[in-house]
Amino acid sequence: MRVWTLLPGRYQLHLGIDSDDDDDSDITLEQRTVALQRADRISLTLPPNQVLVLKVTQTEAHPKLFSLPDLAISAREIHMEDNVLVIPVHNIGSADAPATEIVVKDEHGQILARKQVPPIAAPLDLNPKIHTLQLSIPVLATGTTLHVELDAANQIREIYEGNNVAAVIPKMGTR
Ligand SMILES: [Ca+2]
Ligand SMILES: [Ca+2]
Repeated sequence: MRVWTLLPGRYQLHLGIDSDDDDDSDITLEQRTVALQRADRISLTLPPNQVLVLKVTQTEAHPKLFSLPDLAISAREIHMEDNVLVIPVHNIGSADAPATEIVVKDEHGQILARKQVPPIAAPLDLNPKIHTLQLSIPVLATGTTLHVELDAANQIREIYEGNNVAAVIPKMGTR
């Protein structure tokens, strides 16, 4: 069975046999809790020759995924110019992203630089929405891995959180 009109959320499913035709189940066959959103499938095993009642009750509402921002950075786009780390920050979601913070840490977790990221609009006009930040980084040993993290305190709920971090080994400019 596929759901089309349920709002995203957690649902309690209750499948039972209605033995006295009052549209209420009298014998429980199955009961479980599932997270559902539009177009999700529910698999059910139905016994033959029985009147069955499936009750689906929302227990928790989830925000619609399509109306969330999605801030993103990519290690491939981050580069060093002299001692300045240049980081393009994208919003690839479908809601405007509020202001947040970006931090750069060394491999021991020590913060080397931090900067405010301004609000970035959603790319609803299909043009990419990118804000490029420049962060001054102290002189580093060659080969130091930098860990860049966006919205580290996770104050912004996004479509995907896994694209908020990037590890880069910047090539140091010749100075
Ligand atoms: Ca994200
Ligand atoms: Ca987040």
